[in-house]
Amino acid sequence: MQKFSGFVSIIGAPNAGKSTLLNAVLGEKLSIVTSKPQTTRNRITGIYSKDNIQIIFTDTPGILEPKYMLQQFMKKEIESGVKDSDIILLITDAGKYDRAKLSELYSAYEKQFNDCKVFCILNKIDSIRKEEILMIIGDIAENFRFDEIIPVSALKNFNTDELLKTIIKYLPQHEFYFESGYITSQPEKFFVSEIIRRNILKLYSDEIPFSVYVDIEEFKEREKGKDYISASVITERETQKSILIGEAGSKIKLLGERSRKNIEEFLGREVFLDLFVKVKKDWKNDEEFLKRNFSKLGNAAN
Ligand SMILES: Nc1nc2c(ncn2[C@@H]2O[C@H](COP(=O)(O)OP(=O)(O)OP(=O)(O)O)[C@@H](O)[C@H]2O)c(=O)[nH]1
Ligand SMILES: [Mg+2]
Repeated sequence: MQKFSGFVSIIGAPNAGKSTLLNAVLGEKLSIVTSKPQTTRNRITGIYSKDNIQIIFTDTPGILEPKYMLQQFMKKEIESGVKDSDIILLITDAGKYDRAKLSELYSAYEKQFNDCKVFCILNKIDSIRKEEILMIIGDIAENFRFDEIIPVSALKNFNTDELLKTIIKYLPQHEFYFESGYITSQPEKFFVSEIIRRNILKLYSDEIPFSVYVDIEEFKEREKGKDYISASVITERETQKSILIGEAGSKIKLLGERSRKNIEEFLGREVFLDLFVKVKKDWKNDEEFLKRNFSKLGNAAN
């Protein structure tokens, strides 16, 4: 049977629902979703394989003007996602539709679109009325030259089948890039660090989740006994370190317990998780640190 396979990147403003969409089409909670903007930091690969079709999706961080070096690295993640794509999904939040902002996003990446197809995905349509949806679609059709405009609700999984069908229509004929059993090309280690980061996003408020970097220092598979994982939660200041640890270590203990459980669910085996909190002043602007760590935990193809 002829095979069809290609690369699809999901880009858009922070909080538009990019990661929710990736998880919805894969049917797996691969990418972290929170109500906070700038949740995704690295690009995340999710592979959809069915019958003679394989789609390699890339979720990316939200597009914004970088204010510090970490955000410059995040921006690069978007660019490498867009590069070599067959199809780009530019996601926009229907509840916050603004033609000028969409135009800004489009222009920011237009040069890199090359000859790939670009779809406008109008997400969160569950949050507005039908007439409004139609009005927005009309406005987009009139003012932009997208190859397709597809309204969806990633959260409610509405019309995502239609999105998949449309993607498949445009897929080039090509052998599969990955074996069908693979859901991602990224190392387990990356997802282990993301699970810890997701729990930090859930357990701590304000700026704490955005001041941490989770570094997996050791990941030893042991034939006898549980796998051993040691992770550092790196933060910017001593005060943040105390908040992370909590009174008599109560908060870090909870973080460790929850993360261990989630890691075990993800890996399908028992692990021993050691967590340490460390301070590394201004790591978000430390080029050496970011270079070292982004390539270590990011896409395997890096
Ligand atoms: N009502 C509604 N909410 C949605 C929908 N899709 C996503 N959300 C919510 O929007 C918020 C952001 O979702 P994410 O998937 O994390 O957004 P993102 O674009 O990946 O965000 P960043 O990674 O920060 O750029 C979460 O609270 C989601 O539950 C949708 O279709 N409808
Ligand atoms: Mg995201």
